[in-house]
Amino acid sequence: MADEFRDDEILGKAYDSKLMKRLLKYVKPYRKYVLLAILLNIFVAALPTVRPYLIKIGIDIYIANKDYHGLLIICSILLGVLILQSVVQYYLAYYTELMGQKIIFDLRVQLFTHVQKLALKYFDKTPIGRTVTRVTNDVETLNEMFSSGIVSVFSDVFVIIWIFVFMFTMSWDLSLVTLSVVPILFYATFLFRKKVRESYRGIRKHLARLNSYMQEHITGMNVVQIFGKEKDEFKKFSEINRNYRTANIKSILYYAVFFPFVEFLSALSVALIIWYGGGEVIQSSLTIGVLFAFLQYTEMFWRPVRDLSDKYNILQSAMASSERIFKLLDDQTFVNEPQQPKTLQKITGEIEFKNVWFAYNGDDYVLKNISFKINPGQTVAIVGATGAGKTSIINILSRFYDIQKGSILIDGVDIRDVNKRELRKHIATVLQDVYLFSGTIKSNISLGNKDITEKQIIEAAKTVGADKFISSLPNGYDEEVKEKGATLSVGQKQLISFARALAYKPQILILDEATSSVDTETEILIQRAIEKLLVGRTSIVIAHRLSTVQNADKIIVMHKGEVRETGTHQELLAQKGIYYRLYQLQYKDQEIVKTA
Ligand code: TTP
Ligand code: MG
Repeated sequence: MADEFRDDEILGKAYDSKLMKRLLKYVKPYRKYVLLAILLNIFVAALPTVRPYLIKIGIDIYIANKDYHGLLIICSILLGVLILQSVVQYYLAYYTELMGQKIIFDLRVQLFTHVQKLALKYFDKTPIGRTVTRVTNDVETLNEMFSSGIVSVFSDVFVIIWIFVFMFTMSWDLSLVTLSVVPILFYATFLFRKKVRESYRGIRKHLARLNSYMQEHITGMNVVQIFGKEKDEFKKFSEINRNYRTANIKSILYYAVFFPFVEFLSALSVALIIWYGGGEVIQSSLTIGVLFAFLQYTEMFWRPVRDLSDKYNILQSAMASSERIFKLLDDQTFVNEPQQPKTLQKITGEIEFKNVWFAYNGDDYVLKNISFKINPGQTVAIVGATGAGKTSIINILSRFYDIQKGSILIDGVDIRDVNKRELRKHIATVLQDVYLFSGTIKSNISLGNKDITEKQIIEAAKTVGADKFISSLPNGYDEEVKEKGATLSVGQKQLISFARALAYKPQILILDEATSSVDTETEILIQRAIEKLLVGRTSIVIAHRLSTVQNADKIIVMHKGEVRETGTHQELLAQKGIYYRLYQLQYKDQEIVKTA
């Protein structure tokens, strides 16, 4: 479990020119904003540093000469500078945020589009949480860099430069005395940054553990409660929680030492100014105004220095995030599209598997040398024990995965020569587990397809017999589907998925019958619905119901990835092979139940 998060913990360089180059591509469309932000930054950095200088003039020239009128003018200028600073800061904050948001919006769009195109193989090997983190957290980290990081680094640097300019123009020797503590500060900051970085790594690791534990635990809450595992689980949780706390406390320690130390240094430099500058004032080689200005500049000086080390952290996590984002964007686990696609405009629905071999991983074949042919309009039932490879057959027919050997033909065209979209247009699949999206019943039947009218939705629901229960809901077809359909029964969800397939009007229908048992009444409804679904289209049904199997034109019996028997119900019974035994074990009971 911890391994899953390992690549999320890596914090590398704070600056990587290759990554930066690629990141700047996203900034390019908004370079006007960047330019504006930098210019505003230079400006806004200068404004506060002007203030102590103005005050110095006020003290030395006007107060010393008892010029009240002049003092008023200086005060008005000070006020003006303050107001100007607020206004510029407003624009700066607004435009840098705007830029950041625009950039990460583009990035999220690109990421999501990419993720949608990835083949199922990618999702088989990648924990959901990781992909979600890429599109949300990692992108957010980049936003921090774009909006507050990069641009305000300029502002920090310029503030420091401006302070230096003013200080050195007023007094060289006092400047040097004041800045004598700076090397100590830089060293302390460097040390602090290193320690904090290490402890942050620990925090992230433990937080990832806490998150994944919580996620798993809440998802499986019913199992925990059923088996009375609360105490054991609480123990595990306590341990993870404790580790997380310890990691946090460790980093707090560094902060607790560093900030007082910085305070101490800044107080020290104030003391130095008072001691050295004060002595010069007494000897009349320095004015009170300059002394005062220096005191203010030292105060101003520490903030950007401290900020810069924060910026370093932002930059560093942004680099790590961008590395992970680009890794996802570079993931090429696609189902390949043909160079010169053939069209499959109208099809009759003939399906042929020719010596198909397929493995999810390496050469661990789950389907071995499968061959069969289904004529247009026929219904074929696939039966076999669990793990025999039934679901895999439908996975490769819709090209969720590509086969390794052999070929699959629809109307004589190899499905690898057709675009995925075009192929899937003709095939509707009803899966074992019904997945409902948040939205209404209506939108779950049409899946937001504008070509499917409300009338068609209701018609489809009526045909499969879902109309009755949908109409009895408080809001009928507009009833909200909550939490993947938690408020609907298994049978009801099945019926909705049938309506979904029917509204789609496919030429080929694939049905992976759910094994879950439903009450007799729903069972009859579902049976009728399936009969309706199969009419007039080529169908492959992974059957668990005897009725479906019996009515099929052909039954394919799978065993450990191979086709072992084919024929009709009667033919296969007469063979007394695998199907016969399966019938004895599985299907016969259904008959007894029904006739009882
Ligand atoms: P399935 O094709 O899922 O077997 P099945 O549909 O016949 O079983 P059930 O009746 O229980 O639905 O699995 C065949 C093998 O392929 C099995 O060893 C698991 C493996 N497999 C994967 O590795 N990845 C997958 O995504 C699937 C669906 C199966
Ligand atoms: Mg299956």
